[in-house]
Amino acid sequence: MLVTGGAGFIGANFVRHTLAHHPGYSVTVVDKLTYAGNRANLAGLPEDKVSFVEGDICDAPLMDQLVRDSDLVVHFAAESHNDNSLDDPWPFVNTNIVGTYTILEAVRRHDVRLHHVSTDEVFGDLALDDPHRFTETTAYAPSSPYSATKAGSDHLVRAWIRSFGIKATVSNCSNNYGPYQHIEKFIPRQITNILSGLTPKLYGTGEQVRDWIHVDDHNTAVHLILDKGRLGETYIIGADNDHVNNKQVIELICELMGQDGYEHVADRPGHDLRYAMDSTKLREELGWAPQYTDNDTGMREGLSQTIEWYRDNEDWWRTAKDGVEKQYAKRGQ
Ligand code: NAD
Ligand code: TDX
Repeated sequence: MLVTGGAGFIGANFVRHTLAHHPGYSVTVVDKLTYAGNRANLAGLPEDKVSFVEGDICDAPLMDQLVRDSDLVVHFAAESHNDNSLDDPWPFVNTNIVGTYTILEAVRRHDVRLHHVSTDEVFGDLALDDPHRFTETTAYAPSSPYSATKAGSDHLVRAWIRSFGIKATVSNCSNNYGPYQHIEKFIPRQITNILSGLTPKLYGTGEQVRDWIHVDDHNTAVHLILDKGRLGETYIIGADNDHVNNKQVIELICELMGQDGYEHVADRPGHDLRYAMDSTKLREELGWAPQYTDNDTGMREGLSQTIEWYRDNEDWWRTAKDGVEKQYAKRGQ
């Protein structure tokens, strides 16, 4: 199995999950080790099961060779942070679109199965009082340079399926949280703020809704799609948390960490209001169900574990913290 972006947040959790629950696979990770990739995310994994190649998915000769030597490609590599895409869209266009194109051409040449990992953000956003959820047939309407380039990558995969008959599946998942997530992202930023004695920062009013899912639940869904998904199909992945807004999430983090307050900071320009995923197809066709579904927010257990992970792994995030906060301070956030 070739895993692109396997030194990033979801990819590294996916590689760990694969070794723990699907021991038949041997894995090659290809990762450019951008600011978001970290070799330490794969530390401790057996070398006879996981090999690492530092490389760029836009490098066509490299991808040709890696894909030729694989039975299966799981494609996570991307520029993934909306706020960064507002400062400089080019790396998003390059990696998310040109990189995916490069992989598609390699799997087409070598007739290798591909799973493309994508996001709910390709569908744009819903009004706060809109009861609808995104499904596999919802029209694309991305808002940010990040989501527009992910939408572009999905369209390329769908076109390569239809025009060239490549063996591929696509999944669109909602917001993930869990260990190894870069501290630029909402949940780990607040946890590490509190651990650093800084005030947690909520954009605008915090009324925005993200359909949070634990990264392990995302990855069990990807494995089910690899095992039982129908080629050519798209599957929506979501854990039915579309009733929890950012304000409730930050308040839950504060409660779990014994923190007194948080501050409102400048809102994100063009901030998407609400995402909500309808994962009926995945649940009914493939029998998937999330494990992290407890009580009011569905996040209490997963968040508690995640907080513990950041508490126990300060070495992993400490050196990046100042730089990330300086970047946010420049934006008034
Ligand atoms: P991440 O930013 O933590 O990791 C991305 C990884 O890709 C990093 O290791 C980085 O070094 C690598 N990478 C970037 N450009 C590369 C290139 N040109 N060549 C090779 N490697 C490169 O992102 P993540 O949160 O783990 O997201 C992984 C995938 O899941 C992305 O495709 C993202 O769109 C999708 N996704 C993320 C979420 C979420 O909530 N984080 C939700 C749904 C879908
Ligand atoms: O400090 C913050 N305060 C805050 O209120 C940060 C960093 C974010 N926010 C808000 C913005 C969003 O409404 O929290 C919400 C989540 O923000 P992010 O963690 O930046 O995630 P989001 O923009 O929703 O996108 C994420 O989910 C979909 C991932 O980063 C994407 O890669 C994925 O496709």
